[in-house]
Amino acid sequence: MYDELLTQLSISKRIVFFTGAGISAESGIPTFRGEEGIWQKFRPEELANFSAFMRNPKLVWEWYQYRRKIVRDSLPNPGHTAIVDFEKYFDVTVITQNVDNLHNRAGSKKVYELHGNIERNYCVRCKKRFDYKEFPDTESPPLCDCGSNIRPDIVWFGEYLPQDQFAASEKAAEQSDIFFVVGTSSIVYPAASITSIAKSAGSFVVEINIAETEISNRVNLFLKGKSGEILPEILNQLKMKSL
Ligand code: BV8
Ligand code: ZN
Repeated sequence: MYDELLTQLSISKRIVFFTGAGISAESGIPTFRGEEGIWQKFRPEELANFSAFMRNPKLVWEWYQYRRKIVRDSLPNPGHTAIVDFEKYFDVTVITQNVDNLHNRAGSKKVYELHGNIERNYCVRCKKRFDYKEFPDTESPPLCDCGSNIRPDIVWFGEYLPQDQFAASEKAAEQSDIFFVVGTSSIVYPAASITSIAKSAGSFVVEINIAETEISNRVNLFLKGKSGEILPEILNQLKMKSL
């Protein structure tokens, strides 16, 4: 079933998994777009940007507390764990747009987080960092001892991505032999530009998604289906082949 991919894998060393909300869908974390996406209920402009937070810190803080609870009650799924298992055979880098920390919890060794991490927070003024466990269930946003608001360490719309993570991701994409794009609609920039960097550097680009996206006609291989099923299946076939 995956003959072409297995052939590519047999001559590859460096693999990148570029992931979006779709890889966490089977862990019970809602995606952003699509019929059951959270953007259906909430408008990102109202919540996922700095001015919305400064206008109404309580509303935005509550929204992230609600999402943190969903994340805390979730577990990595077979898609996340298959990516960890790939580390036994390849040099693996994970570049994620997700803020749910599930790749780290699954045990991936090299994870670049382009949009931050919902378990981390920092003070808007003095940048002091706080772990979410320091204020597990406060409704209103806690204040830093310098008196300013504490915000989630998440990249909001109109904000720059962490330069070190982005630069390292570009390099990993350029050097990859195979570049998996897993569970993302590929419409948020500059994160989505990482795939074109891999493609123009000559990587074999494989998209795994339950539906076609706007990049599906530009990748080398489109595998339609759930990442929590396809990734373990590829690994099984790889193990069978190398036995
Ligand atoms: C920036 C908030 C430079 C945090 C997110 C106007 C002003 C400023 C910037 C812009 C502008 N207009 C456009 C931009 C650029 C903007 C952007 O790209 N907008 C898009 C919407 C057009 N980007 C930015 O603002 C970025 N910053 O450009 O700074 C700058 C600075 C100043 C001024 C100008 C420019 C910052 C990006 C924001 C990142 N933060 N969210 C939060 O609350 O999480 S983005 C949000 O979307 C998430 O963080 C997520 O990471 C990201 C991508 O979404 P996906 O992961 O792809 O999820 P989605 O639901 O879309 O898709 C899921 C996919 O999975 C689907 O394809 C589905 O079919 C599939 N799927 C589902 N189940 C499965 C599955 N696949 C496999 N298996 C399954 N089981
Ligand atoms: Zn402070």
